[in-house]
Amino acid sequence: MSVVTSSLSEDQQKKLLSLLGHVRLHLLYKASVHGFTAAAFHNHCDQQGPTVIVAHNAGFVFGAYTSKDYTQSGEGVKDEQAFLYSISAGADKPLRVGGISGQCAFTDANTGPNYGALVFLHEDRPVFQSNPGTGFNFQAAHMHGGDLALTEFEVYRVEGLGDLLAKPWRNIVWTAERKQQLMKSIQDYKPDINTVNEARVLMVGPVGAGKSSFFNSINSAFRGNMTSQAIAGTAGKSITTQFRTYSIKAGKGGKAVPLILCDTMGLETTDAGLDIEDLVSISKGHIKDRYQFSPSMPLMENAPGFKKHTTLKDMIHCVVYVVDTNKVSLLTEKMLDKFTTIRKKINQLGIPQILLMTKVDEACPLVAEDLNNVYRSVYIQRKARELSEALGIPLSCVLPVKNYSEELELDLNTDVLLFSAVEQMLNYADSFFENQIVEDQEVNDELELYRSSDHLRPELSRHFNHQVV
Ligand SMILES: Nc1nc2c(ncn2[C@@H]2O[C@H](COP(=O)(O)OP(=O)(O)OP(=O)(O)O)[C@@H](O)[C@H]2O)c(=O)[nH]1
Ligand SMILES: [Mg+2]
Repeated sequence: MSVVTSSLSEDQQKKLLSLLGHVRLHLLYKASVHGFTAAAFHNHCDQQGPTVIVAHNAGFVFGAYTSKDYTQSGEGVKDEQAFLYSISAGADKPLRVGGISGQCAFTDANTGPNYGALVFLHEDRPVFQSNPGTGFNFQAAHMHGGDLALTEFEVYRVEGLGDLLAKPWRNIVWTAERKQQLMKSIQDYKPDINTVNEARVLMVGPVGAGKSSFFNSINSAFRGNMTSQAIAGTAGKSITTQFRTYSIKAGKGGKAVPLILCDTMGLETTDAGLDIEDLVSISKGHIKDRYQFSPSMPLMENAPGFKKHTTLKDMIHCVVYVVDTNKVSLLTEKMLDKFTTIRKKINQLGIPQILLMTKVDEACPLVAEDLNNVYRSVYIQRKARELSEALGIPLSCVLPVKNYSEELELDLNTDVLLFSAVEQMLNYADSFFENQIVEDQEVNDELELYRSSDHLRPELSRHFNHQVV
């Protein structure tokens, strides 16, 4: 599994949201995955702004909301907005308990969350203590039924929705002329290197992030009608199991667009997903179209699908990481580690990288209503920042997009956003080519320089020093 999933049922989530208003919940910490310890809790939940604790015992879902940060200051924290709550199967309405006037909501220590009346993860164990009357008053039978063992313990960040920035953080011109202009500039693209005719862009990302859908969307936008050449969909495992290199035609039977989109199997945190060695082989151009991924065994040099001799035109010229906007805060440490390992390898190859944030329509209702809001949505901007920080990719390289998923008709705004992303990929591929040219020159110069002292000549790889992100 690539993401940690909530243990709240739909009904429980609805009841909890009814106490919190127009917000979105983002799971930060789940004790059964991260550990029932104070350290694990603080690791995931400190400095996160408003949060809600969701504790599960046999029969009850209950916990605490605070609008304040956990910081391990060791002090009592006053918070007039804090409350305890309980949702039980028997009750239609959730129970809400406000704090006793003048008392602290919680003690901000390095222990598990301590709300006085409810103290969680006591002694790093899956239990809680119940002391009604300290900070909050309730009847134990109504709050948690008296069973002090925790079957699960989660903390969610409570994120306000509904805000739009006065000015977009990036300017997009949403007109038919702009779309035509973008289409033309993509179709007219020519790499600066004579031996290369098209940019090869590789899509990498967790299962179900929207890699195949991105190709389908670009293909549809160029064709002028909906297409679904790459199989997309949802399943526990990666739908894509073959390496595919897709070319794109401008209109049915039209000229090929100088862009090859390479689709891979989804990344998983177990050994089941795309293998990192395979990813490196793909990036160097060794793996042929339709290679069937075998996660248990990367492709060996002597295998039939392995192309031994490759040139610049076979290599990947830009890597695009594809991440579902809805899952940004749910990316596990393991998945982030995987991204770090991949980024290191791709950096070594000197390939520029971009981050595509998909499903912006599902992530923000204001964007679902009108895609023009994509760069004005506070929520999308926050997700872009979070992703940029988590993966160590500059914000300027993060591109929110909406793929076609269930539509039957093309839409101008969707096309403009998709084409803008492609234009950016081609710009990045250009920086890759520019660096090759510089290297060629350097190598030639050095050949002159080292002609008589060949043993001093530096290795070529030392010059793979592109401006990568
Ligand atoms: N609403 C919405 N749905 C999307 C978007 N992009 C993809 N989807 C849906 O998300 C699901 C997964 O998309 P895929 O394109 O198959 O994802 P993938 O990254 O290729 O996944 P694997 O091949 O399984 O690794 C599909 O049901 C798509 O229709 C988007 O931008 N918005
Ligand atoms: Mg796929």
